[in-house]
Amino acid sequence: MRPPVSAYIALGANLGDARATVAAAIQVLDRLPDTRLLRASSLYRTAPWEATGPDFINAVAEVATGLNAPSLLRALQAQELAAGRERPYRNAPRTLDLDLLLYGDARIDSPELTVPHPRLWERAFVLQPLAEIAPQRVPAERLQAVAGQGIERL
Ligand code: PH2
Ligand code: MG
Ligand code: MG
Repeated sequence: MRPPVSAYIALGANLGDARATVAAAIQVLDRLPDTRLLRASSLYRTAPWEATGPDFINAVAEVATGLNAPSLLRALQAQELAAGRERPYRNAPRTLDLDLLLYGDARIDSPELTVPHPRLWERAFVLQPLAEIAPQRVPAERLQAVAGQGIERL
């Protein structure tokens, strides 16, 4: 078997009890096949970014996984569906969004999956929780560049 890979997953929600959903979803990551939760950030309340609707709850988690990247993506999509995720239009309010940010040091550019996540560096709601648990992965100037975006650690 391949050694486990460290992967970072962004969690977001702004429909229903978003705070409870994101907290529960972090624990569910530990029960994905061949996957262990290593670290989770605090929860953050964040202003919608290129989206409408209520404020979001966001967090980032690190897992160690034996799944390859496409299998991990499918597992995350199944977890979104189980949480009632619907996709009526782009960036619609959602019960749960799980985005694969980083998969080891892999660079992946397939029709289904781009890693590192293509908008990772634009978003305080991803960078700030990521910097909380993996400061070595977030250069200070990247964090500085998104400092104007509304985000509050809970
Ligand atoms: N997700 C988006 C678009 N905009 N804004 C915030 N604050 N948090 C999100 O998780 C988010 C967003 C697309 O997935
Ligand atoms: Mg997203
Ligand atoms: Mg998504």
